[in-house]
Amino acid sequence: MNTRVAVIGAGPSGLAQLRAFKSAEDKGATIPEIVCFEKQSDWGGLWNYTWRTGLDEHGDPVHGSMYRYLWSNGPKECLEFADYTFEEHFGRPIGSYPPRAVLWDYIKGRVEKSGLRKWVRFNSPVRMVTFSDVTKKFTVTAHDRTNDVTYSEEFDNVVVASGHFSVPNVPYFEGFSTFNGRILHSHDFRDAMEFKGKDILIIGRSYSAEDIGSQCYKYGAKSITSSYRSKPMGFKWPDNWKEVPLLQKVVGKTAHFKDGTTKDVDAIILCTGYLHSFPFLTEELKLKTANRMWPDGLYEGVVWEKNPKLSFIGMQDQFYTFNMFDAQAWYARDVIMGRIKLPSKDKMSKHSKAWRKREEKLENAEQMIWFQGDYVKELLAETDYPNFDIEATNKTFMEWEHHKVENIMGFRNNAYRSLMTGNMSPAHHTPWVDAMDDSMECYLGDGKTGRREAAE
Ligand code: FAD
Ligand code: NA7
Repeated sequence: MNTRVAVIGAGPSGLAQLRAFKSAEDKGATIPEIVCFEKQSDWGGLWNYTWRTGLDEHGDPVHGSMYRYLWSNGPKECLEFADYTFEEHFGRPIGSYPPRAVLWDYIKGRVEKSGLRKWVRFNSPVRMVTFSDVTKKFTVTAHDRTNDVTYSEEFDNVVVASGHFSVPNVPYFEGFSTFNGRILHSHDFRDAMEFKGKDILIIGRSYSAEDIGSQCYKYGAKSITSSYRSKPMGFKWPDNWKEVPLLQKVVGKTAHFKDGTTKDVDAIILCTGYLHSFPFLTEELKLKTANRMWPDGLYEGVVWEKNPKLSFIGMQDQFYTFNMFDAQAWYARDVIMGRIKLPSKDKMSKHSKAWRKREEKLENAEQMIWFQGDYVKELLAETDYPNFDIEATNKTFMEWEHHKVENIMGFRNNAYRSLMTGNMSPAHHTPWVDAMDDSMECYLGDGKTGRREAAE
């Protein structure tokens, strides 16, 4: 029987895996049978926006953590697919920080063009994956939600691409149970308009804290207080945004901070990150890690060292995203197809430990970007994924960081050169802080067309 590969998840990582196999097939290779299981009714992962929070229509936890009015938090030039450029998809260069809908369209464009939908079983959450030491095969148990049937099939390889920004990390602070307002995690944040005219408290100092705070500012929150555990974000915030040390307790509506200051707030948004969660994997297959640049146990950041028939895509903390997932997926493909011969377990472990040692010394975002760039470069050297200029990508990330320091509410007004086509992207027609309409129609148009309700 033909080799069978199960891909779990049809987000950017899972779709990269499908595209990797298709690319080999297009070049004449005989590829395994691919079955991609996707819990949601459409593909695109987090980029497939849902208004739902809590449980989905079937009673499973909602996967989506994205919110309305989300725009790319980094330059699109740093995530561009090397085999499918923005220009190819949109027919011309577009701005550098597209809203979610535009990026979703781009992600979908590549796999639609490749005709890959037939490989995906939608509404099909994977419930369990086991491995038999006797048959050397995996048994994947999935729930066909459309027909409400649970079934199992055997596979030779499994690729886990189920994401890791979906299961919220929710700490407790004294007084939460009697707080006279709303407490939510960023996973459940959907529409900043809810907080118009409100005093909001944000816990955390990373991307969600920065961006959700900025959204709330943009859409008219009265004040933003962001509370950090380790160190402030340190950007030049607007006058109604204060950074304070960690929350100690809440009494009624009053938040008390470590420096003795207090603030009355209407809502608390926990931007406290996510947990890697794989309830469908047995203990010996389960990746256990914090959100970091080099999770333990993955050779080349991809192959499960304890059982190399299992791979994980996109499990690192991310500066590089889509094109890193591609580089990983091409690598996983070549391991599965026997094009890459893995070294002994001992050698794999030593190699991973050397990366981890280097990762532990990283002190700031700049070093992390160069680290991740070097990692992507190492992967690119192993496969036929189109090579791209990592150094230039890193430098674009540096410019982005610099633009954020210069003007945190204005960094998205900048434009960068495509590292794939060499063409300069145009500046967007409207400054981000004034661009209330995030529809694709408005973004790609002249700024005068599109949905207006957000601005009203
Ligand atoms: P996901 O996008 O999470 O996709 C995983 C897929 O697996 C989902 O479709 C899910 O339904 C499916 N799945 C999960 N469990 C199962 C199961 N048991 N069975 C079957 N299917 C399952 N990156 C950027 O590059 N730019 C940004 O601006 C940006 N903004 C972000 C904003 C937010 C709020 C968040 C949370 C992340 C953001 N990211 C951004 C990072 C994001 O992680 C990546 O862009 C990308 O979505 C990761 O792709 P993925 O396929 O690994 O995971
Ligand atoms: P991250 O980047 O994992 O950051 C989590 C943040 O949560 C980080 O600032 C942590 O503080 C903070 N945190 C975690 N636990 C606590 C407690 N108990 N108290 C206070 N603060 C806490 O997650 P994000 O959601 O910001 O970003 C995830 C992705 O979404 C990212 O890739 C973006 O593209 C969008 P610390 O820094 O350790 O002090």
